[in-house]
Amino acid sequence: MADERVEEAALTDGFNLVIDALKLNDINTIYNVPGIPITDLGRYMQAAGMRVLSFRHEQNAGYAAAIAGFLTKKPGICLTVSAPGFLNGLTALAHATTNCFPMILISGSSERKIVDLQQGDYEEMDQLAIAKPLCKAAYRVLHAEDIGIGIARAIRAAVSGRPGGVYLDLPAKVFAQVMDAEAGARSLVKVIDAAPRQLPAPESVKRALDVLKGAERPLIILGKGAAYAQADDAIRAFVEASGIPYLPMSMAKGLLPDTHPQSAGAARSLALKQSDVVMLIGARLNWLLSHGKGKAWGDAPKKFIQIDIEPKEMDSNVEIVAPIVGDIGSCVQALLDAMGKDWAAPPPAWTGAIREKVEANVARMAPRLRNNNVPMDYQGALGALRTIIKERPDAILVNEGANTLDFARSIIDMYQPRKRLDVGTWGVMGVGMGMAIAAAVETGKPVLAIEGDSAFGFSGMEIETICRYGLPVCVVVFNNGGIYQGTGVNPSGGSDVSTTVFVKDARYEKMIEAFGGVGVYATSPDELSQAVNAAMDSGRPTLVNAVIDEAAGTESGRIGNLNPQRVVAKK
Ligand code: OXT
Ligand code: ADP
Ligand code: MG
Repeated sequence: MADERVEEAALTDGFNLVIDALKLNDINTIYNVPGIPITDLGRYMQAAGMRVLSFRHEQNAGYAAAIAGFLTKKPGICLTVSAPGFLNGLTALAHATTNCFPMILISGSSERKIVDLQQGDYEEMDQLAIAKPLCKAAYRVLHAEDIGIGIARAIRAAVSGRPGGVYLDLPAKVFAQVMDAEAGARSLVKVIDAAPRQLPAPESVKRALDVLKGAERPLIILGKGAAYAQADDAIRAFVEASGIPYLPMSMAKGLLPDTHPQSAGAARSLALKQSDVVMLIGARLNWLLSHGKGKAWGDAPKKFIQIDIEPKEMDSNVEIVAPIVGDIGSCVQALLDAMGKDWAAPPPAWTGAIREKVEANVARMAPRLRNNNVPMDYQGALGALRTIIKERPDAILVNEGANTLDFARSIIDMYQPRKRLDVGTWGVMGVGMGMAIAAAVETGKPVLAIEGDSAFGFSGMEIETICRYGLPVCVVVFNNGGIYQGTGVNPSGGSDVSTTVFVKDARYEKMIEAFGGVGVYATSPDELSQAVNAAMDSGRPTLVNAVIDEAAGTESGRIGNLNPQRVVAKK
């Protein structure tokens, strides 16, 4: 009897090899939606001690994996079923690639020979072909002995150079393939130095410092690449040693505290218009920076210096007179080393003008943040939350919406790096709940998610996921009754409501009560403050329905200028 028993220890299979390959590379958290053909894989991962979070929609699992990559510099893993599940994950994969977040979308897929002959398999789709244009790299594994290499390639592709999204296609049959356990173990690859330092050429460092030395009105712009680099001390030391005013892009806020004397955040327009030399550190001159030209930058000629790991980013929009190609940590350290001790600070006329504008803008905004209006406006509500973040700098702020996003960006100061997570380069609505879950899971810190009511609607069902795992997430829904405002009217006079309004006085807080969380209906900044502090103290999943004046805010927030203007009114 014994010799008929297959020696279990002598064999392994595709399920085990995927798990062993991920664990060998210190990847132990999976963001997934179960289903054919990956349900058992998720169970076996959990049984092997991995943390496997199951979501209600793959898009949210993907946003969680993407921001996990941003926070940890290890690829976040999103695991989905084939075809529809894969497609749901694809938006997040493209978002990760656009934002330079390292993430791997692993999807089960159908039987190759049936797919390739288009014979109508279950969830038939040529997923690899569809994924390729939307991500940094894409691979498919057909044999169990290739799983080790496949996962190693996906990891290295995700984190090396400019980070991004990678697709790994695993046809159902691979999971059940059996092979010799010894050979299986040997087929696994522990990735060595997945994201190697990329040192800048010394001449590029010298060229940049020479340009900077000649500046009358220099400006440093810190982008989310600088936050991702986790070179916080070197970046702060460089900014302070240079004495140059800096402008943090949204997810770079907190690299230096927003209250820092060199912060030009509250003097953005002046800083862009009047600077004569601009040093970009992990920031692209894309739409968020008006492509480095036009009205936002004023008429004075400017010289741009750019630090980026991606050489092709240079000259993307305007001429870069001093490109420094390399990883930000190595580049900033090289600049510090080459600056020497006698670096001359910028002219006080410049730093003084920035400081003066900052103080004027801050002073102008201050009284508006102390109002206790009912219904609340954005300033009163965010004034209360600004105080909470100041008192709890460890908390992670997740933010999406239009007005809810824009007002929070300028009103809530951040004090530590990688604590503000938002819609990013693509301005994507629906990232909030996935980001909140991953932020709580990856950092263990309390999370405050400030959500427009429309933005919340994209992923609100994940409130159940947050309750299921008992995560310390407090969701504040800015309920102004619609997209941008709640005052829209159907111009036809017909019975349908306007295209941009929601149910009046929606009771979002009752949603979380359905899953055992804490729901609060807040009509004033004081009530809002009380509810959020209680949530942060208790760590209990909480949803605060913050009633905002439906007439507050503007269409598309601060980017209304991007809306096409109609010329010919329909008769
Ligand atoms: O210097 P000046 O004087 O100019 O002043 C600036 C700063 O100096 C000053 N400032 C300060 N003053 C005082 N104190 C402090 N601390 C301070 N800090 C700054 O304030 C001003 C402004 O500063 P800021 O913000 O730094 O500068 P500015 O000029 O705004 O920066 C330009 C940008 C472009 C960098 C910035 O505006 C930006 O980052 N914008 C991002 C915009 C964005 O991505 N928005 C989201 C997308 S909008 C739209 O697409 C929406 N949709 C469509 C949709 C999407 N996106 N996705 C999907 C999948 N489907 C559909 C939808 C459906 S938004 C949306 C939902 C909206 O409804 P919600 O209900 O969710 O939200 P509500 O609007 O609340 O209803
Ligand atoms: P923001 O939206 O904050 O301005 P972007 O997403 O536009 O930031 O730009 C981030 C840039 O940072 C990308 O061009 C990317 O190549 C770069 N980057 C990301 N990580 C690093 C790194 N470790 N070293 C150098 N550049 C990096
Ligand atoms: Mg709204």
